[in-house]
Amino acid sequence: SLPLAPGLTYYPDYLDRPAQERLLAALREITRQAPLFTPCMPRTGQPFSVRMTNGGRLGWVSDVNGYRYQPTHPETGRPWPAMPEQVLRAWEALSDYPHPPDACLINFYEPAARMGMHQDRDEEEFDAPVVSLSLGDTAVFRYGGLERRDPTRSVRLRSGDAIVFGGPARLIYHGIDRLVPGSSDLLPQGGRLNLTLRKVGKPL
Ligand code: MD3
Ligand code: FE
Repeated sequence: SLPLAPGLTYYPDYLDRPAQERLLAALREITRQAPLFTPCMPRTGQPFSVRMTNGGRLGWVSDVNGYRYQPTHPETGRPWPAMPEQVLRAWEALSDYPHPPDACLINFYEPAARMGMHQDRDEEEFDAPVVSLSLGDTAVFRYGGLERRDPTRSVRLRSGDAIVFGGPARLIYHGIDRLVPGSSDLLPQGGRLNLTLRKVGKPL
């Protein structure tokens, strides 16, 4: 693993190819029960270019009414499917946090999708890190500091990589500038899946 900044640790090739294929199979089962939806910006209704779904007790959603975590899918109304075992094992190995995550947000990027710079602050528990797992095409990930104007650096997130944001890195600005087309053959049609594991509420 490589420390990139205080609280920010990068684990290149955390999942080997067979583990990536097993995780992809689990995600296909989740998207069968909880289809990818297109979130939109609060107030404006501008659609995101990334589609999403979730596993776990809670899932992150965004619509004209705002950003929030909720226990059900915004279109089917059903509870989110359970998180894959593999992602719970990754959380136990990487988070250094003594409670399981509440939410596994699954982002799907078509080859032209991107994600603007933002902070993740819809959780109550900032003492827990966010653990990210990447599958499919390489993404150019950009991160900065606690203020939007702070200088930024980029790191390429490849299929199988994990990255953990905790402590002083938990509230940094970050985003995805672009994918690198044709960089992985894991997804037959190209594109990228990113999983982020989160503790949403304060532990009881
Ligand atoms: C830094 N996802 O879902 S993962 C997101 O690749 C998100 O889909 C990106 O940003 C993606 O909110 C980046 C890396 C990541 C995830 C969560 C973070 C970095 C983070 C939370 C706090 C700080
Ligand atoms: Fe984020």
